[in-house]
Amino acid sequence: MKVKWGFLKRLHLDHTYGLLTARSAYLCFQAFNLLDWRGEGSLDDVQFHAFMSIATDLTEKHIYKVFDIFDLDRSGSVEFDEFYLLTSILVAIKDNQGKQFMYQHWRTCFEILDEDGGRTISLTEFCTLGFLFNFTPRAIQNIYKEFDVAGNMELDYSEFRLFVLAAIEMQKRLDNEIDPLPTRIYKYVQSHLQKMNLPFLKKGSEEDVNGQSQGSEPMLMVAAQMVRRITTGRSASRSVTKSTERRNSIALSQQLLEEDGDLEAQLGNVKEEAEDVLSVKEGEKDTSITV
Ligand SMILES: [Ca+2]
Ligand SMILES: [Ca+2]
Repeated sequence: MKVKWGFLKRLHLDHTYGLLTARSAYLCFQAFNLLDWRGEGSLDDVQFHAFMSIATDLTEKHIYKVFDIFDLDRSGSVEFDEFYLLTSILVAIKDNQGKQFMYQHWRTCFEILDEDGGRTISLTEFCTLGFLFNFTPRAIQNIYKEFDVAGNMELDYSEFRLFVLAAIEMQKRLDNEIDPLPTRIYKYVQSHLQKMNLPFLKKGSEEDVNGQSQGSEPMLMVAAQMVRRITTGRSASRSVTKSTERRNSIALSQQLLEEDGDLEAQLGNVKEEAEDVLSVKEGEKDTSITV
C-alpha cells in the first residue's frame, strides 16, 4: 500500500508514543469533519471509499476490506476513533515506520489482523490483511516458517509479539545497511548513464558515487536537474534545447520515471540538496543547465 495524498504527508507521529502529534490529530479531525459532510459523526462506506481512494493506491476491493476491519465496533460506519487509528497507520507507512508502529501498538495490530477475533492470526488472515503493513505474501510465508512455534499456521499473542520484536530489529539492521539516499540516487543514475552510454560521463568517474570529484560532476548535474524537473512537475517540452547533455538528461529522467515509480517519491526528499548543487553550478559556470 502506498500513501499518496499530499495532505497526509503533513501529518506525523510522535516518536515516543507512536501516536499522531497534537497538530496532526487536529488536522486529522478537520479532515474527518470534511469527509463527514452530513455531520453524523461517522463515515459510511461511500465516504470512506472516497477518502481511501484519494489517500492510497488501494483497489476498491481492498478499500472495502479496510472499511470492514476498521469498523471495530461493527456499527456499519467508521467513527472518529476508528478513523484516527487508520490515519495513524497510514502516516506510519508514509514515514516508513510501519514496523515501529506495530512494535509500539502490537496488541492493537494483533486485533486488527485477527479478523475473526479467535485470538490467533491465521495464515489466511495475515495474507488477506498484510497489505496494510506492506507485507508481501512471500514475507508472510517466511514469518510463519520462523515464528509459528506451535506449527499450526496460527500466530498467538506471544508468537506475534516475538515476530514484531524481530521485525523491528531487522528494520534497524536494514536501515544501517542501506546507503544514504543521495548516494543511492547517484548510484542509480550512474548505472543508467552507463547503460545508455551517455557521452558526457567522463572516464574515471565510475567509482565515485558521491558526486565529490571533478569527474562525476556531469552525473551530479543530471541527478540534480532530474530531481528539479520531477519535483517541480515541469514538462519536458519546455526544456527543449540543442544541447546534447540536456536532451540526454531529459530522456534519462523520463526513462527513470517509467522504470521506477517510487523514485519520484525518493527524489522529492533530496530536492533541496539538489537545488543547492544546481544553484552553485549555475553560479560557477556559464554553461549551466536550467530546467
Ligand atoms: Ca464503527
Ligand atoms: Ca484469527
